[in-house]
Amino acid sequence: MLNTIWDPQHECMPRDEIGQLQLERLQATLNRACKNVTCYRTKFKGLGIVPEDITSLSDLAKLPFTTKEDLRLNYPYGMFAVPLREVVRIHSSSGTTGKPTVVGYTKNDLKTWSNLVARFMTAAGVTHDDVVQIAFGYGLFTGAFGLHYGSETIGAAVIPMSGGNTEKQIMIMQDYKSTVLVCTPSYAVTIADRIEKLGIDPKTLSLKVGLFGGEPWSEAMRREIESRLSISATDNYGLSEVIGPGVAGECGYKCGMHIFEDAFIPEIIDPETCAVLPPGSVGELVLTTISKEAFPMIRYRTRDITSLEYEVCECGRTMVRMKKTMGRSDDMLIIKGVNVFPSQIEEVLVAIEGCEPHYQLVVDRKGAMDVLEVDIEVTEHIFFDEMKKQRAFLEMVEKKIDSVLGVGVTVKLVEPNSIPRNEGKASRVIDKRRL
Ligand code: DLL
Repeated sequence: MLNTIWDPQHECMPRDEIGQLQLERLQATLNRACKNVTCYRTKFKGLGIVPEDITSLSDLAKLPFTTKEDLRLNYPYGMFAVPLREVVRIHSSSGTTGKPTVVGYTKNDLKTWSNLVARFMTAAGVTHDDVVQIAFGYGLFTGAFGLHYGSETIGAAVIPMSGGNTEKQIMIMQDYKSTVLVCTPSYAVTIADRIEKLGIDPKTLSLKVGLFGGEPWSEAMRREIESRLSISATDNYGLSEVIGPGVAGECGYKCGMHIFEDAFIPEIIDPETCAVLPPGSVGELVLTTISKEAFPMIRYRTRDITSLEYEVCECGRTMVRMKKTMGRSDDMLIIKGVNVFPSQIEEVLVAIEGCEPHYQLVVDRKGAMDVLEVDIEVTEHIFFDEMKKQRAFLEMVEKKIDSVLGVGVTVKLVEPNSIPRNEGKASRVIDKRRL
């Protein structure tokens, strides 16, 4: 076994026992949700379903989905299943358009959340001996507080740095001897860029593990971060509507993120037909919470595209593993009939020497034709004072993308730091056809 396991009783539970536990917890959740949340009660009634009808896990498919639209319609507190006096924390999603979605936690929920985060941090190799530098923004975003409480639960020392101020991050990292870095993968690249620019040898730092999440990132980007920061870079996944970070995380084998199934039931559906797909299929992840009090979510459509692997992992955990997400179904672009995920373009870019993964895809329509432009932030490696050299570089990148994806694109260099980041999350797609 590579690392210790935070909660072996649950994380290594035989699969039939997981199923039994899930069913019991699901039934309790459905009862509470229907009793206390008008939205669920109305939807169930509309379909002629009562919680007692759910007698096996496969009955889950009979239940209605919950979407972001439901949360918007019930803004701010309409989806809460407990009175506000029992809520001790409020967070919000990081959406950039419209009203954010509001989520609440009871005291017990905070305990559950801290434990789930402690699990994936332990799985990634964090122990009470570590010094954890949290470079997520503290605030309504769940990232910083989630990892903060998880670290404290483990007994590690937390440095609540918050996001931004990259040079100070590096100074603190050097002086306080941080061993764990917590941030988005794109911010990890920004830190690596600056470390290089400052002429610091990453091996002189004490960093050993990176816990990166909050946005999709490719295996190629992992390799790049690992070599440039001289760490083991691990992925963890979550979303505010469901709890925040702590839904799933990688163990040392890095072969998918273990979903903590004693707290969540995952399903994969076809995003078009909404049919539940068999194990192993690629589709949209749907999550049901089964241990939350304040904000139960029943069949929440995450829009994230992934697949599930039920084989027991070498680490000993029996909990199902979700593959790195390919991106969100709403980020998938159909360019001249070809489905393109930003992560596929990222794989190509990272493989090109000197091409940093600070990029954005801009889609537009010229006449009846879709056109895709790939904007890449200029770095020292790809700064050319000669136009001819720049043109040759751009053509080479265009050719590579075309040969891998089969779509013609235009590549453009843009100013450093000009691609907007929200909560440290890079914004990968602008679809002008939808604007
Ligand atoms: O991003 C929670 C989080 C914070 C997870 C820190 C991990 C670390 P939201 O702001 O609500 O919550 O955004 C959730 O971000 O539906 C995915 O599309 C994306 N996302 C989160 N983690 C990953 C990941 C937090 N590891 C949305 N890989 C989700 C790919 C991710 N996408």
